[in-house]
Amino acid sequence: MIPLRTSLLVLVAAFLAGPAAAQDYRVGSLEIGRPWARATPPTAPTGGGFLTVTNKGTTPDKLISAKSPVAETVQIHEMKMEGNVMRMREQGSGLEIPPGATVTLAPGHFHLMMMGLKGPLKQGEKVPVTLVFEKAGSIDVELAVVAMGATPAPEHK
Ligand SMILES: [Cu+2]
Repeated sequence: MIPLRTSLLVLVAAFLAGPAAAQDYRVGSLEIGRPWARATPPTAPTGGGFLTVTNKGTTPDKLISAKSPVAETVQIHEMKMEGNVMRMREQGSGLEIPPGATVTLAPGHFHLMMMGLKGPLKQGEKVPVTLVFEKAGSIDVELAVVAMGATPAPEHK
């Protein structure tokens, strides 16, 4: 019965730690911070997802894919100026997270693109997304949906 008791203790510990760390996640040596998304108009086919990934380890890792029950597919996109046109490009080989670095997915830069939304993203909702990293494996996070056009307040350290 020892293994069962141990796992119950772990569950209790995770529950107690829950509210304070509601927006931060850890998988392997990666920390996922402040996942969020913007509310979308009723018929919008796509929505953006944003977060930070900090690599506390000593080897590079890569965000290789993502998925969510709210969308048919989730792609990893980069926005770039080509001439004077802003274009989005899928990161085919994934998004590298160098050791010691924080990679920010934010409007106008890297982002998760939820394609084929099954319904609008509504302010105040939490959107579940599974992130898959090459080495650290996969982790489920929740994007906090903020108002259309809004950006969450910067984090105070
Ligand atoms: Cu995009």
